[in-house]
Amino acid sequence: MFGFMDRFLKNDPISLQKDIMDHVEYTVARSRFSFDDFEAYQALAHSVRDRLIERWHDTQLFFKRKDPKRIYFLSLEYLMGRSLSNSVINLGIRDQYADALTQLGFEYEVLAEQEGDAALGNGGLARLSACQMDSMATLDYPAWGYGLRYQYGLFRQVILDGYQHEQPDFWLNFGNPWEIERIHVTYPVKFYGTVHEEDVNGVKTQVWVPGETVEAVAYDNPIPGYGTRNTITLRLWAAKPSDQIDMESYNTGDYINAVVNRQGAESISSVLYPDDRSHQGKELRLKQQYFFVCASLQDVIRRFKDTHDSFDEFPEKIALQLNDTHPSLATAELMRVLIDEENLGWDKAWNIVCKVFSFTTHTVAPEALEKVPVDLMASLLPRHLQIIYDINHNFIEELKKKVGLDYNRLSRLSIVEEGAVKNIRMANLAIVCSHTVDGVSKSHSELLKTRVFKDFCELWPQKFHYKTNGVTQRRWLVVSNPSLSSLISKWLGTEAWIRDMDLLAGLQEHAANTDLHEEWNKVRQVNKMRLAEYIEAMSGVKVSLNAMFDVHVKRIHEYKRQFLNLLGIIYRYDCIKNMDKKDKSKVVPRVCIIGGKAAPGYEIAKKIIKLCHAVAEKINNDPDIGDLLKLVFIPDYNVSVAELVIPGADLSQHIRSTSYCLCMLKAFHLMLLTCLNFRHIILCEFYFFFNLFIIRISIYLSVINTEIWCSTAGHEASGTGCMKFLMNGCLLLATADGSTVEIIEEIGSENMFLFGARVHEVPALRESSPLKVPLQFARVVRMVGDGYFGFQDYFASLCDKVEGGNDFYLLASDFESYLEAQAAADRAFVDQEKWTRMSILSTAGSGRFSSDRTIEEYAETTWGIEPCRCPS
Ligand code: DL6
Repeated sequence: MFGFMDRFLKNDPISLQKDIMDHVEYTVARSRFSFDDFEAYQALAHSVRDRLIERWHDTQLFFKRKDPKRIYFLSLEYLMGRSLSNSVINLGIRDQYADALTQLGFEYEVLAEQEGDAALGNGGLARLSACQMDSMATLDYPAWGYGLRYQYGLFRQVILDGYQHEQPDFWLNFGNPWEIERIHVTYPVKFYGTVHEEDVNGVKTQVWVPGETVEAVAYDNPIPGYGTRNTITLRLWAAKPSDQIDMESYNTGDYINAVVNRQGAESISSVLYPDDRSHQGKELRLKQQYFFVCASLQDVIRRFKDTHDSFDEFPEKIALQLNDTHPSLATAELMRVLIDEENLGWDKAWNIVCKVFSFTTHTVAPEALEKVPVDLMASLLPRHLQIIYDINHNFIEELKKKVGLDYNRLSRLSIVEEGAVKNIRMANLAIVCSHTVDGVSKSHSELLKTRVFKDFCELWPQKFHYKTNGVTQRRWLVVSNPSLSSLISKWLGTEAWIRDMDLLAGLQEHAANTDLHEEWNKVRQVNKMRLAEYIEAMSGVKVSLNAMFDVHVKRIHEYKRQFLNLLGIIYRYDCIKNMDKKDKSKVVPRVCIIGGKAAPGYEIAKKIIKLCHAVAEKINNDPDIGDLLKLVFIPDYNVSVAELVIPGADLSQHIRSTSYCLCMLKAFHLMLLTCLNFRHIILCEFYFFFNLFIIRISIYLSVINTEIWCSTAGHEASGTGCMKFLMNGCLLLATADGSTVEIIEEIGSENMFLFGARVHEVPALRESSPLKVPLQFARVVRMVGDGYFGFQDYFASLCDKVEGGNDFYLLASDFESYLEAQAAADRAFVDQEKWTRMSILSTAGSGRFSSDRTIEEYAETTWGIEPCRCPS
C-alpha cells in the first residue's frame, strides 16, 4: 500500500550535495559560486525540510486512512529552540549531511550555528510542550500540537553595564524554513458584538452578532519522530485581517483608518507575553487565547467531519489536552459550536465536552491561577460568557445536591468569583469541563490535593492524577552532547536507549569501572572546554578547566533564589580573601555561572542580575582570588545556549524554597490518623515525656500551619532543568522540592547535595520574629547593603527583602545548610573517583525523566490513544 520508497529523496552524499546546491540556486537565489554561511544554512535547512515534508505527507495520509483516535494538544507556548540538528538526528541523516557539507567545503557545526531559536514561550511550561511534541512523534501517537505563531518571541536579553535591557525578538526577519504557510487553511475568528434571542422554528435560540472578524492562517511545523517515519504537525496560527471588508468605512471616505484598523488584527499574534507567572485581565491576552482555541477547534471539527457524519463518535476519536489554563476557553467554545452551529442540544453537547477535555496544571499557588474579569469577557466574548454562566449554574445546582447549602464551599468551587470585581476562574472552568486533571510531579499532586484545588479534589478525587514531567533525551543528550551519547551507546552496547531511556540504568554496573571513568572524564572535559570558550567570547573572562563549573541557569525569580547563590558566592569570596596562602592551596577552584531572563517589569529580579554583574566585576578582577573563584553571567539564556551550557556543567543548582516535605508530613499524619484512631494517639502521647509531647504538639501545629507555609508563592511544581543536567552526568545541588524529590528516589540522596529547612523547623522559623539570622548571612548581606560592590542605593531594596524579618523565601534560615551542601560538593570534587561515579550514576538514574515515559502515561491513562505507526 505504501510502496513509496522509489520516490523518496536519496540520502547519499552526492544527492545531498546536489539538493543543497539546488536550494542555493533556486530557493535562496544565490549563485552557486558565491554564497555565505547563512545562505548555505538556508539551503541546507530547505534540503532537510524536503525530507521532513515527504515523511509528514505520508504520516498525515496514513493517519487519515487509519482514522485512529487523535490527541490535540493545545498550548499557548512552545519553546522549540533550533530545528536543524534535532531534525537531522531524528531523521537519522546527520552524518550523511556532515559528509556532504565537508565535500562542499563547509562545516556542519558552523552552519548549524547560523540558526536562531524559535522562542515562542517563556520557560518550563513552554519547553515541556516542545519535549512532549518530540515524544509524541517518536512514540507514533496520532498527535497535533496547536499554538500561536507570535511574530515576536521571547525578548532578547541584552546586558548593558550589568543591567538587563529587553530587545524584541523578530525571529522571522530572515524567514523560517521550518514552517509551511497554509494559505488555504484559514478560519474566521469573531470577537465583540451582542447576543440576542431569536425564535428559530419555535425554539428560543441565542444569536451572537459579532463585531469584529479576524482571519487565522495556519503555519505548519513538521515534527519528526526518532527511529520512525512518523512526522507530526505543530500548527501555529497567525492573525490576518479578514477578507470581509467593512464597505461602510471605505464608502464614507475613511479609507486610511479603515485599512489601519484592519492591520490591527495582526496584533493578536504579534507578541508573546514575557511574564510566565501573572497574566491578569489583559484584553490582548484573552484575545490571543480565544483566537488560537477557536481556530484550532474549527480545524479539529473540520477534520472530524471529513470522515464522520455524526458527533456521536467525537469522544471516541478526539482527545483535547488543555496545557494549563491558557486554552480553557476551548471548553466554552466547543459548547458554543456544538449548540449554536451544529444544533446539538445542551445535554448532548455537554456530554461530549466532558468526555474530550483533559487539563494539566503547572501552577503551585492558588493566587497565581488565571482569572478573567467578567466585564472583559462580556465585551469580548458575550456568547461565551452566557455559556460559562450556564455551565456554572448547572454545576452549582448539582453541587448543592451533594454538599447542601454550604455557601463558603459553593463559592470557592464556583467558576464565577464574586467580589468587587467579578471574575471567571479559568482553572475552575477547566476542571469542571475536564474528565482528568493532572499535576506535573508527585509533590505537585500533593499540593493540588492539600492546597491549590483542595475543594475540587475532595469533590472529585478520581479526577485528579499526576504525570511527572520528563524531557526528551534526543534534544538534551543526543543533539546537545553527542560525545557522551556515543560513549553511553558504546558501554551499553546499543543505541536503543535513545527510544527507551530506562536502558540507561545499564550504566550502573559500570559505575566503578576505571576505563569508563577515564573516557567519561575526557568527554566531560571537552564539553567544559567548549563552554569555557563560549564564556570567554561572551564575557571576556578566562576560566580554568580544573575548576568546578557550578551552573545556575533558569528564569530569574525570587523563589528560584539566585540571590541565595550570589550570597553564597560572596561568602566564598570573603573567605578566600581572608585566607593565608596555605589555606588557599586547599580551596577547590570554582567557576560560578548564572544565566536567565527577568520578566521586563520584575524589578527585584533585574536587581539580582545587576548584583551578579557587580559581584563578578569585583571577584574576577581581584588579584588575591585568581582562578580560585570566577563568576560569569551568561546573557540571553535560551534553548541553544542551554544545549552548550548543560553538557559542560559539573554541578547545577536547583535551590528554590521547599514546600514538599510539609505536605508529605501532612499526608503522613492523615494516614496515621486514619490507621490509628484518635484515642490511640492520645493514649500513646500519654506515655511520652512531657517535653517530647510538646515537640509532637508543635509538629501537629506545623501540620495545621500548612496553609501558611504553602502560601509562600513560588514553589516549583516540578522543574525540568534538573532532569537535563542529571542525564548529562552533572551533579545536583538542590532542595527536596518538585521533581527533585523523585530524582532522590531514583539516584539516592548520597549522589546529590541536598539542603534546606526540614519540615519540623519551618513553623518555628517563620514564627520567630525577627527570624534567626546566621552571622555569616548578616555579614554578606551587609556587604551588599553597605556598597562593597557599589550601587548601594540600588541594592538597598534587595537587601530589605531578606533583612529585618522580611525573608519570605527563607534565605537566611537555609544559608548555613546551603553552605554545608556547597562544602560537601567541594569535598566530593577533590575525590575525582567518587565524583565520576556519582556523575555516571546520575546519568544511569535519569531514565524515568524522559518525556517518552510521561507521554506514554498520558496516552494510556488520560487520552486513551494508541500508537499509529506509518510504514517505512
Ligand atoms: O510543568 C512544566 C513547568 C514546571 O516544571 C515548573 O515547575 C513550573 O513552574 C512551570 N510553570 C510555568 C507556569 N506557567 N504557567 N502557567 O511555566 O511548568
